[in-house]
Amino acid sequence: MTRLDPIQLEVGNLVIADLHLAVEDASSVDSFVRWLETLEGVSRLLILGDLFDYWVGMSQARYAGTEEALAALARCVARGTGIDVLLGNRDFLLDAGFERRTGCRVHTEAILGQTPDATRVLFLHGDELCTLDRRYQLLRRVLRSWPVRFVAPRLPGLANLAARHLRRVSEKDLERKPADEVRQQRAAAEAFVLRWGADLLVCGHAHRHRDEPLGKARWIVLDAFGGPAGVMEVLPGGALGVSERGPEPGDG
Ligand SMILES: [Mn+2]
Repeated sequence: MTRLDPIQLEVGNLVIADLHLAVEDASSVDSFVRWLETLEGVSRLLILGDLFDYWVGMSQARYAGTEEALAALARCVARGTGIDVLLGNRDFLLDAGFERRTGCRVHTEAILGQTPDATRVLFLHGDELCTLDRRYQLLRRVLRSWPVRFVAPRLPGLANLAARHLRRVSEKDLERKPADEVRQQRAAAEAFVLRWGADLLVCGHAHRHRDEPLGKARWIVLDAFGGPAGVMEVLPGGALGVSERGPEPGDG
């Protein structure tokens, strides 16, 4: 993990996570596509992982839902919104092909930002905080290794099968494992904040909003996109808070 210069965030910048767009189903992306069209004048959007319910490579662009989502992201970037995308546990294979098609910038581990009120913010997907689930953390390291990242786009059929299998295993695991094991661990969150020298940790993955102190820092977890705290915004004054710019209610 490298030390990064923080991205300077501006008032009006937005943060979302966990859209889980279903790639074979165009209707599942409609709400997100319409929401992107409303972002005129927003200089930056951060997407903290699991934009897609799964991602095996650009071979997926043949699905109508994927194509529509990619085109909408590209239009949004063309209108002047910089879009930074963090890998999630479902779409960890997003790569340079996705960047070329959309103009979005992919970040593999973390995004470090600084708000106008000088808060140093560490953005993570959040699955790395589930440290009691050792089997998952091992799998995560394997899946993110270079051989997997090299082979998957070249063998899309195999990657597709593997992705579907992993998705089933991950859904079963959530039902079967003790709740504590799949939960984000406060000690892990504190360790990340210390390691990155951050004042605020923002992540998704849990699909359940929280906003609480974390030692001397603060920890925010976003709702999944469409939930009441599913969009965060750099508010006037420069602090990060829940945005009112969510997608239309009942829209997805
Ligand atoms: Mn996730």
